[in-house]
Amino acid sequence: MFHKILIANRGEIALRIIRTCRELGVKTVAVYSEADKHSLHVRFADEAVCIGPPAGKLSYLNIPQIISAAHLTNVEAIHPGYGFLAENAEFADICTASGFTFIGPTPEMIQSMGDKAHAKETMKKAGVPVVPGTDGVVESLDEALDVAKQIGFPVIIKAVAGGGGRGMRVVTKEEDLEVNVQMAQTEAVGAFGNGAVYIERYVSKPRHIEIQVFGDTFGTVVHYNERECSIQRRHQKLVEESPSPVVSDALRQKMGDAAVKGAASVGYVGAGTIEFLLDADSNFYFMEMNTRIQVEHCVTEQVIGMDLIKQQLHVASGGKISKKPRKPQGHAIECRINAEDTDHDFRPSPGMIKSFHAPGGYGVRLDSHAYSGYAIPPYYDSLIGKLITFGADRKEAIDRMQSALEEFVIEGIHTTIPFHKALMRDERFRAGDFDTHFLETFQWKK
Ligand code: MV4
Repeated sequence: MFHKILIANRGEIALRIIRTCRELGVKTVAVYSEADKHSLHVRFADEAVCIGPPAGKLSYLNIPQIISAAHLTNVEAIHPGYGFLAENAEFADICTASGFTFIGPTPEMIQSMGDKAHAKETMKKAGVPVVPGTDGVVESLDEALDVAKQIGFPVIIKAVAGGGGRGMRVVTKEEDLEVNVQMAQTEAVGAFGNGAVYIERYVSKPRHIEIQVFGDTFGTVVHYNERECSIQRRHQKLVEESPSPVVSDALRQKMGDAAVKGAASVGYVGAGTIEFLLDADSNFYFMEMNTRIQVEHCVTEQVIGMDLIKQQLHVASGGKISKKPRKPQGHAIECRINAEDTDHDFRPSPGMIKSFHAPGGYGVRLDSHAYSGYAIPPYYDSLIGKLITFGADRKEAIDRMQSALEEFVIEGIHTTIPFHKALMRDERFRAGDFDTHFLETFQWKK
């Protein structure tokens, strides 16, 4: 195991990593921007280095500053968390070249899964189900038209460099295809500096189901079941749970086997997530692979009884993972608590937290860096915590969530707590009757 690592992140995930390191006796180095001087990750790490001004580009995305801090403090490894540099292949490469272990997959793996058309081809070759469409990138408008007519409308155009819902267009009829391909290409050049797009059949009311995978450096790849992430708004997840209310034991085995096959075919090392679309007939299709630990990893931890950050550190320091399957025990659900004003289109609501009371009790977990008197800076994303409850079954987890949300007090800023309270009461949500479009029509204010 490492003696000392640097955490190239902030907020709840930096704190999450520090907690596991403490338990393992691994010393930690926090890096922070001038806006985060009073953050808990700075207070709870063994050492802290200021790496620049508030703007992300000048601090948490500033590779030379982070590498300098790593040299200065003499760490062995760097944990990127999620977001910021977590899926930046160049950063992973520079870490390694500078003599630090990057706690994550290789730069090549990050690069290869970052190209969404290439990732899809790789998975298809490995025998993972994919949505029918173009073989790789659209080379000409004639090809686009041929393929679209063959698979049938509606189709979806996706940017190769996109992901997470960015750079997508749905086309419902043949006449609209040409102009939309051109617009998608132009947009992709502007947004990603790469105009390549691919086309696939549009799956109309999918659920977003993802499989947690883990690989070690000895060639073992395992999965830790699925997470249901269909409760999203504009591609931002708000609620996640494990297991999914619609995944049977047989389907779990099929999706898990497919995910392991895909990850093993590329020799995947570390924590990864394979995202699938699940249609109404229980067909599933590969969407994307995330090469990082995800925000919602906690629901998996609760139902398999395992610390996934610990597992990341174990694998990165050359440890082996057990091949024994981890069947889900009970049910866990996570509500993302964001500093957002749900009455005004979920706009960010930074500022001073005047009072903060955390819920607790049996089956309740709160991962948060917030506290009474903490000022949420306006420069970063609005996640201030994750409330996770677990119970013997889905109903118990939801009832417990409702109770914990009632107990949760955050004053001084707007949060997503009122939204979650309404959702936990909703009959369709409770019945598990939803897809990725659910929040487009969810009415919760009288
Ligand atoms: C799709 C799709 C329907 N058909 N692909 C959105 C995020 C990105 N990872 C892929 N996404 C989608 N791809 C086909 N062929 C619908 C979506 C989609 C979606 C997926 C997951 C969660 C929420 C979503 C919201 C809108 C669209």
